[in-house]
Amino acid sequence: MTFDSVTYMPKSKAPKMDDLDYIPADLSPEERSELEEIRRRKGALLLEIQRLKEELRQAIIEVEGLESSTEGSKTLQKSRHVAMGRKKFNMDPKKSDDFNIKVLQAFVDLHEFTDLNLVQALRQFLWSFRLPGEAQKIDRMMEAFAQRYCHCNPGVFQSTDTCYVLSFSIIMLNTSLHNPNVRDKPTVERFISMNRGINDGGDLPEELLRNLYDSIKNEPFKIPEDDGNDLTHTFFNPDREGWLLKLGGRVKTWKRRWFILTDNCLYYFEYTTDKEPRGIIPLENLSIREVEDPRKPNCFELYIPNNRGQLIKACKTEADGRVVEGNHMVYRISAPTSEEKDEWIHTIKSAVSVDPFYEMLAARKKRISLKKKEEQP
Ligand code: 4IP
Repeated sequence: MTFDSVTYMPKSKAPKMDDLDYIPADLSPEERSELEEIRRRKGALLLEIQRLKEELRQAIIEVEGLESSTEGSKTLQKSRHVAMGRKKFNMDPKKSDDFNIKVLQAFVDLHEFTDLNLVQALRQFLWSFRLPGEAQKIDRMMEAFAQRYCHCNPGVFQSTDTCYVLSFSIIMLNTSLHNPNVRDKPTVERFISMNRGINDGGDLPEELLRNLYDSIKNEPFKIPEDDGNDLTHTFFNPDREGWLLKLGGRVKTWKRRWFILTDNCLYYFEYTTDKEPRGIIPLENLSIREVEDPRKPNCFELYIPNNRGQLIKACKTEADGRVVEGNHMVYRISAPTSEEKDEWIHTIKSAVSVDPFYEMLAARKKRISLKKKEEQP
């Protein structure tokens, strides 16, 4: 294709040269060159418009071609759309303005969940993008997921809240059943009783829950490979980690251990690279206080409030590799500096008091029970 030297448009489409060449005789040299510049810019803009029109035309041809072809290529087209959506979504999942919520909605709407059970739908959904760690974003995604699932499968759940709560319950079940750090594996009976009353005050069919349980037990969720983490880490990014000294329970020796605070638990390791922790201290029902120690500076303690001789629920690995219960009435810990002591106390306190996931779930459950009360005569 040849281009016009004045308008930069394809020769065939360029306006007539006579119009463009006309320059009134009474113009000063400055006005003349200004006019020429304006015409040149107008030509360039016309060319740009032409180029965009051509691109649009090509895109329409492509879309029409895909739409009119066979069922197989429709699937291909759809998976291309999903891939494109996923790419855009993963590029910047941090922003959370209206536009991004619309993108999330559009992305979730690309999923087809009709006739899939909730575990199958979750497998598809969790595989299709990388989950961020922040609770509020997970909340939004799971909300969008629940709405889409209920839209595709009307009548399965009484409300999207039920679907939302059960989805979380399944994700937690996945972690409990497949994370080697969780020793107490829930049975199907426990899973069923955990989900009592979540269907707008009523129970979900036991058979449905048994099927979901078996499905997760037989095959854990997979998440995209590029992430590298398992679901536990995706959901619960460490709140804090660092070296601390810990005093033994029965035998009072100080040990330097690598501590990780995550998922409302304090894990300690001998080396930062260890895969298995030496000990796990669940923080539920514990309190934290600053203490003075005659031998170590910057100390704080984890303790049971109003303790009447109980041991803290925790586990540790013995030298022979056996995992046993801990022997601590308190965990006394020394930080390297006073600042670090303050930071640990602060983060542990917030981990104990606020667990966003439990809060999110609690809010949904409350909504379900309020709705039930409103419906009662
Ligand atoms: C050990 O002392 C270590 O301090 C252990 O810490 C501690 O277990 C033991 O507590 C204590 O006896 P020695 O190594 O001198 O034998 P770590 O496991 O970090 O090595 P905790 O429960 O603190 O992990 P008791 O309660 O088993 O005595």
